[in-house]
Amino acid sequence: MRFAIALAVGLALLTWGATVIVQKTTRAWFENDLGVRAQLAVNGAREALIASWDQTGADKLQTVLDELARDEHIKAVAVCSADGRPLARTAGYGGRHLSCAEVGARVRLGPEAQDSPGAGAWNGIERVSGANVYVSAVPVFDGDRPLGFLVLVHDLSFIESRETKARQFVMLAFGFLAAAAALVTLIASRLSWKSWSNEIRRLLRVGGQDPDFQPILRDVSELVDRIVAERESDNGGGAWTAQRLKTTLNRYLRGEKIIVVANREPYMHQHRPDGSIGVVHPASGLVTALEPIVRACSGVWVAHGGGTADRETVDAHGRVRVPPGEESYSIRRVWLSPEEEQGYYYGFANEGLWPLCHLAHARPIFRSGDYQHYRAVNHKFADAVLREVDLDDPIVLVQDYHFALAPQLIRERLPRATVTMFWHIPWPNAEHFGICPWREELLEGMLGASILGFHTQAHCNNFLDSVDRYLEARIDRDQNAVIQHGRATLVRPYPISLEWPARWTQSAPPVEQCRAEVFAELGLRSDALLGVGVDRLDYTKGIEERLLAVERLLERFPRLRGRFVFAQLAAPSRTAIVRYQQLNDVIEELAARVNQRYGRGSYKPIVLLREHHEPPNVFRYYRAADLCYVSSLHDGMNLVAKEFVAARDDEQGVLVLSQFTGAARELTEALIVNPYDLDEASSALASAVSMTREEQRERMRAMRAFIAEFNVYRWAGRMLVDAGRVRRKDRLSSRVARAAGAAE
Ligand code: ADQ
Repeated sequence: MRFAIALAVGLALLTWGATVIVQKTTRAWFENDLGVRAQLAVNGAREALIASWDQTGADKLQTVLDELARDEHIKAVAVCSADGRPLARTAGYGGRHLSCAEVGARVRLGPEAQDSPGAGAWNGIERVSGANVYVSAVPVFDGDRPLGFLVLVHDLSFIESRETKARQFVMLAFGFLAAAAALVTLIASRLSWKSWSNEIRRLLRVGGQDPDFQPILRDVSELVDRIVAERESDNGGGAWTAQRLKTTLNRYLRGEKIIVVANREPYMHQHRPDGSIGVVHPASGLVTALEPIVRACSGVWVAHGGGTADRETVDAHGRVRVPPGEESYSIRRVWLSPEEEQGYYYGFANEGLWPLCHLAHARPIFRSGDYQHYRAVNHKFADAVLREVDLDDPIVLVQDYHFALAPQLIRERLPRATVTMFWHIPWPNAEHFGICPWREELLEGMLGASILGFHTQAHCNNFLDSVDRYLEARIDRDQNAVIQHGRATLVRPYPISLEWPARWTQSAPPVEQCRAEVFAELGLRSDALLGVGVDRLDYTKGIEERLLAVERLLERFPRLRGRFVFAQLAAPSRTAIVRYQQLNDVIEELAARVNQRYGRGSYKPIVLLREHHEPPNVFRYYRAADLCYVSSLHDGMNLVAKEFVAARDDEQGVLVLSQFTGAARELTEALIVNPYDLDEASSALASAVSMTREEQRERMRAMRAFIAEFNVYRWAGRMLVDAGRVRRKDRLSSRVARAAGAAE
């Protein structure tokens, strides 16, 4: 529009300029023409004029003048003597500036006036009786003798009417040309805009497939991603906190509620022996990490209702508001029959997938009956999600190996949903994964997610290799993405962490008090050296290897006998599975053997506390200890290691950490060991108990600084920012596709 106005104004100015030039030129031509005509008239009448000039009586001269005035364009004529006296004139001659004296002053009658025709003449415009007239005064000579001059008054009106016509014609012609040019330009620009915008639409539409356009799209999106990521991670954004996570979610996800799907619920209602109902925090790394996020963002947590009093504490829709006393979000409980729980949870998830994904020498067991239950329960949870959504594009965070099929089931029913899936355990290499009879279906199910997260890049690579080997899908290694059925799943590492500052550290008693209490409870002497282990009782956690390392320590370092005590807090876990029952027995036997070998009187080097402990008690042990030994044989991350560091605000205590945990890649100031190598592990334990306070402080300070920055709000923030970006891209592409559809 602006261009069209500028074009019109420009063309109007051009027309006006052209008209002025044409008018001036034609006027000059006309005037020149009149001067020439006057000269010709005088030349033609010269003989008659000379003959009648000196005649007494002006009749003859008058007749000559009348004859000259017969020309339709000559209004009046007069003859003046060389000294400026009027000799004769036709009717209508007059006017202040046309007296012989005034005109005579401008005419030259000297010899130079004879040099060329019209040399002494004067031509000009005068105003007579309100109208412009053109006056030509031409000298008349008789040989060399100047007689006087003839004054011809030309009518200018015909010139002016011709000028007007010429001007109108020029304006019309230029106006027409200008309009035509503007029209042509507009049509041309419209046509080129339409074809350009069509081309852009086409490129956006086929951009995903067009190899020519892809690099540009990728560069642009990478640039945007980098800018956003830099903005999110720079110091300007400050530390990641619950508040910052909330703000980020508002910005990227417009504050929409999130729906978490996880097997384990964050709060379980249990009947107490006295008949009352109590609330229990389950021992689960997933719950530890995710609960602060849902508290910060509100929303719904869809989980299996496994507590003995769970059914009594929900409303008619299976919902209960939590945390108790704060009530900032809802748990939506899904009920499972004993057969479903057996097949889906104990069977396929924990006897099949868990050992499949952990390199801990346990043989995976795959039963087709279990898998049928697994499939059915995934459907059940997807149905529950559908009942919780109030948008056709909700944000759903699917958690862990219990729900590999759920992302696709949700996507089938809510194609526009933003589904992220986080896999909390390792992903094995492709060959190893290939032993699963339903490998293709599991991979397809997971690829229903827009974003698939693992703790480490190595797990991402293993997953991409598995897809590469078992599915028909394109792997974009640059982008870490799988493209299938025209849709992309980003496969990214998001190392999980803890809320910071840790809630349970802030509410814990001072370190000295914790130490005094725990020492008293365990009956330890005041110079005892205390090591702790905190785990679910699971064979992947390397509890056997840990106790063997303690035995080796006492074997190699006799000075520690009677002084070193290792307290193992072990929450019973998956007790319906034979392998877990065996583990319980093995650990009991092992502890008994070591205690018998090195115990004396009331001194027992290993204390087994095989029960579930609520977080305040777990943190009390962390704060009381000299060291914490995490000896997992294979672990996605391991939050116990991070919890120990978070608990030590006194900057004391040593972390001994298995190299096979995800945490070992981050907490590099820990004493990193191979838990299978008992000499190495026992040496590390010995170093830990003899480490100076200064070295402990340096190591602990560095690890605390790391977790403070890379906390769980950052983990969730990065994943949800990526989800928000995918969501924006999806919304934009569907808008462009709709617009392109409408344009066709
Ligand atoms: P988990 O295998 O459950 O988690 P982990 O990360 O160590 O392992 O978390 C265990 C949690 O349970 C901790 O919060 C701990 O305090 C608690 N806990 C352990 N023993 C307990 C006891 N006796 N009583 C009470 N609480 C106890 C999975 C993966 C990990 C990954 C997490 C998070 O196996 O690799 O770090 O998910 O993604």
